Amino acid sequence: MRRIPGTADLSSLISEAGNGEKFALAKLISEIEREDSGEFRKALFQNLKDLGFSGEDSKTIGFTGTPGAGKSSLIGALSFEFLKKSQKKLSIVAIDPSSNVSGGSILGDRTRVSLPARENRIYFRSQASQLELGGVNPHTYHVIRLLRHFFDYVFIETVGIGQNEIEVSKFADFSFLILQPLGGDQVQFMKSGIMEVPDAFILNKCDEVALANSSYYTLVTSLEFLKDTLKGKSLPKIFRTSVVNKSGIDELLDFILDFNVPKVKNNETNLQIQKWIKNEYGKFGLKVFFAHSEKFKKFSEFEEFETAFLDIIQSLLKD
Ligand SMILES: Nc1nc2c(ncn2[C@@H]2O[C@H](COP(=O)(O)OP(=O)(O)OP(=O)(O)O)[C@@H](O)[C@H]2O)c(=O)[nH]1
Ligand SMILES: [Mg+2]
Repeated sequence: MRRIPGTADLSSLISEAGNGEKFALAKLISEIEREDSGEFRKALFQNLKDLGFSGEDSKTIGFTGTPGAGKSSLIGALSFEFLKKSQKKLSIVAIDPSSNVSGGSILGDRTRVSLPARENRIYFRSQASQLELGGVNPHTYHVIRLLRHFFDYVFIETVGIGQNEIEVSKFADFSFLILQPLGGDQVQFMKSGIMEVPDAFILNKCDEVALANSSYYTLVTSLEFLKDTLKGKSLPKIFRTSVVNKSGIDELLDFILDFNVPKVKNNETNLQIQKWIKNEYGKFGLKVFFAHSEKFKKFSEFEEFETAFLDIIQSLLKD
């Protein structure tokens, strides 16, 4: 039988993870990713609170884009600059499509940047997706929530455009859509993503100058058409980068480091609890949830919602 870490173990794992020790972090994440991790998760987040770790000031940044757009290379280049420029801590979660679990190969071939393995300010984790195209898996939310307690920034890489992009933007405080020159990405985006515009675009591979320029203007024009659907919001920014030439990376990183999370985005716990209820109890569950919504108002942590909801279900079953 497997042993769930006891309270003492848990506290020491948490403080080791707090120092960026990779084994402890990996252990905590593996426990969360187990099928029956409910009890462990409850104890873990309670312990984190008791030990004074709070995820509140951490920022989660999503990087989504079609396969091969250069997401990993770009995140690699950004991380490298991050370590030089900032004293803060960064973790990266790459969500791999199930068909292609690459064992965490974050860096593209030609653009490989080596991150110092002993550096405790950076942590990389790859997570299998349950969807064809890198959508998030049921544990992603909790894994990110955990990492937020230890790291100032959490970067998430997902493959996709349209629906998948929307999934990750629910966790992210800010989400980028990465496009490559004339990849047909823009057209796809126009088809599938009209309703949900990312917070900003990154046009990568701008070392392919002619193609990149024409793509840039296509994108600008496409966005002009979207103006009406943005309901008064300003048009999303477009960053132009090249990992090969190292151009635009600094500017992008400065933007990320200066970015302040708008408070309105902090509704994600509620969204996640609804998603969990729908998965476990279907429409009936959601009906129960909304019928008792007053009771849930005072909660902010996922586990508080979860416990209260299960109590209600228990009492319904007794009647
Ligand atoms: N010319 C050029 N090639 C790049 C650039 N950035 C990445 N690449 C190349 O594009 C290819 C894909 O890069 P990745 O970083 O693996 O792209 P990705 O979006 O993470 O790919 P998946 O995770 O497989 O979807 C690799 O061969 C990279 O070397 C760039 O700025 N310019
Ligand atoms: Mg990648």
